[in-house]
Amino acid sequence: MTPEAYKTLKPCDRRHPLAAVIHGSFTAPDRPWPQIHSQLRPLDREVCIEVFFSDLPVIYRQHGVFQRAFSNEVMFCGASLDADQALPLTETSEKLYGELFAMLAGEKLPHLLRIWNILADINQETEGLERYKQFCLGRHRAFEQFAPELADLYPSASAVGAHAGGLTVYAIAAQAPGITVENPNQVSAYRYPPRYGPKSPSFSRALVKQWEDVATLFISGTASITGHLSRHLNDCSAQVEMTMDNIETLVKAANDQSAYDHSREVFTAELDQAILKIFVRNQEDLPDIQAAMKRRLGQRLNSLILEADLCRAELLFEVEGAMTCPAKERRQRAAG
Ligand code: 3EB
Repeated sequence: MTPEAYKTLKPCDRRHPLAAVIHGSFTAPDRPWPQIHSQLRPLDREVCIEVFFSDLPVIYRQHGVFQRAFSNEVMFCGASLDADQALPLTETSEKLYGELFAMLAGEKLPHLLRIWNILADINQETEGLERYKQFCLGRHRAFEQFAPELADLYPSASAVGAHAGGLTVYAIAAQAPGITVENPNQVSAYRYPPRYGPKSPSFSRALVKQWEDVATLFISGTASITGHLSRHLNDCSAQVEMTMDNIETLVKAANDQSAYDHSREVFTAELDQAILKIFVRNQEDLPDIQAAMKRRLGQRLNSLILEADLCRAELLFEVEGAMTCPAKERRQRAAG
């Protein structure tokens, strides 16, 4: 079986792999680059390997628990703690993020752009607190201690639940920071009221990174939430609709943030260029969700569907994404 390679960080010649993230059960052959097992199962194929490429040469070097890959413009790093190592979760999350920040501080590529978090049993309550809330607490403490300047400039992120493993964190960092984007229809996650946990989730809704040649829009895990409330409980098709509304709103918000370029309409709201990763809580909802996505996006969809638990027990569906816009096109549009 040849697993399907799925996505790249940005269009490039694919000569220099940064890392592979393996979804589904697959024993990967030894490779010099980081290989991260997501512990998530694809629902639309057997195995999928998400590959991040660089268009510059890459070197690979381990640092503590982190597997790392660097080019001159981008770093990938990732660590996987198994179930035993990941306990207790609040302290482990704080420690792992602390190690991440300590490592970044010593590098020429210290700015976190995008971070993925996968934790087992995300909705399970242990020691009186849901595990997602424990994770948020530990992550918050690490941000506060090691990166207080990021208090409202968090990286784009996703946090989803697996049925196995412990805590897996992988990230992309760069030499210069990206520009954070919030959704005007949602309360910023880092300002969620305390009912969602003792400390709010530390992430931005999206982030724009301008590379030399292209810009990438990283879209965080996005769900059927407006304000700070989950909407359309028990209606997965309606959750799809609202989630895709939120994604379109984010793309527009990114385009309106002219700070990174004096042009508008940078990223297309058509989503035909987007690479979407879809998280589905219940496999039995898959037909309804696929039908709703098809109604919404037609056949243009470039996506991977993974089975995952989501950070609020009532959420059935979540989407994250990345899209790229070539600099030349941006300039032409700005001129026109
Ligand atoms: C939400 O909007 C859905 O804790 O890092 C989405 C993306 C969510 C990232 C995180 C959580 C996170 O609140 C949950």
